[in-house]
Amino acid sequence: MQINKFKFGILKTGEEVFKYTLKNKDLEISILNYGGIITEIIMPDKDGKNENIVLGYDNILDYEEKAPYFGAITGRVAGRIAKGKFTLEEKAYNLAINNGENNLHGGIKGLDKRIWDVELLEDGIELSYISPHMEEGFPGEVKFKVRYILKGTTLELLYTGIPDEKTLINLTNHTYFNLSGNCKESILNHKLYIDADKVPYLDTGSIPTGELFIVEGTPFDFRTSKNIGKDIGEDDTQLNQTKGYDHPFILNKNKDVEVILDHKASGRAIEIRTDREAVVVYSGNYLGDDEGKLSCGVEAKQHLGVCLETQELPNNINIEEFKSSIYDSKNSYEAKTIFRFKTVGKEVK
Ligand code: G6D
Repeated sequence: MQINKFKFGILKTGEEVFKYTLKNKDLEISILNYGGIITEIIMPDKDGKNENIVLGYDNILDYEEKAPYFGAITGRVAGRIAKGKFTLEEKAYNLAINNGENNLHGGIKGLDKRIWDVELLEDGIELSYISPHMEEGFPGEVKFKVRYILKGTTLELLYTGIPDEKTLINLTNHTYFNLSGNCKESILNHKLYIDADKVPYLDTGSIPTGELFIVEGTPFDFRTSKNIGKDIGEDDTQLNQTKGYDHPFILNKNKDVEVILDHKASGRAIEIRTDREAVVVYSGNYLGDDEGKLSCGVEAKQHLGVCLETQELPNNINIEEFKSSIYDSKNSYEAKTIFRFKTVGKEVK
């Protein structure tokens, strides 16, 4: 595998942004030291045509000013924390508020907007960032590391977070996939399979209420692969209030491959394996407001990409029934998600 480093741009702060490209005989993946952003994943279609399958930009200014987390590491805590409030060891915390009355994806300047140190590895890169105590309102200093490992047809994302005191950690990657290649069409004709029986209800602020519903007989049943667009227009309260899918799916954890996204016309597919309890499916419902022109040459529009954000459940610190995301120096955070990229009729080895 080759790893090449390119100058990508300069942030408004004057910090330099570099792009690291991991390339083997079948895949080419580019990652920035800014937010660990995946700017491109280039893979072949069934005719061997190499195209980019993620949404992003070709310049740093658009990432700084317009990106809705395109390709980024999100945290310290992915998803929303209601009103930015939580209590930990009887101490009340107030996080930065950046989405209505809530904290979203780690706050105003979350991990997606930080410059990470980069170390080249034999089969990828390792990004490191030390988040200081009370950054965006989160207690404790946390030493984060995220490894992007390219092995044949798979991209492994390995996350660690070592706090110096009890705190919350729940990371994910917020890449928007579009398997048609270079944004040829929306993701509504992409088929999605998710091995998940239950989904938390969201309130009108997209905060989980704590109550779960069974997907059977609802538009949220992806236990048999179906087009994302098949039921997205149903008159369903949960879909209506988020303009599409924007929900955590609680994985049954009884299969190796728990999520499969595939696109028949191109022959491309992604299989996801994860040690996380859930995957947030976001069908790009709010795209098209002001993201402008993307690196694929197309103006962003609703449902142009789908995010498959493996993580623990959002707002779990405030919901007794949800598994916690509390870690400390003796019980540090570790997470692993593997994306396998396949082309029908040709195992991308
Ligand atoms: C919207 O509700 C969605 C989030 O899930 C998504 O991560 C963000 O847009 C980019 O706020």
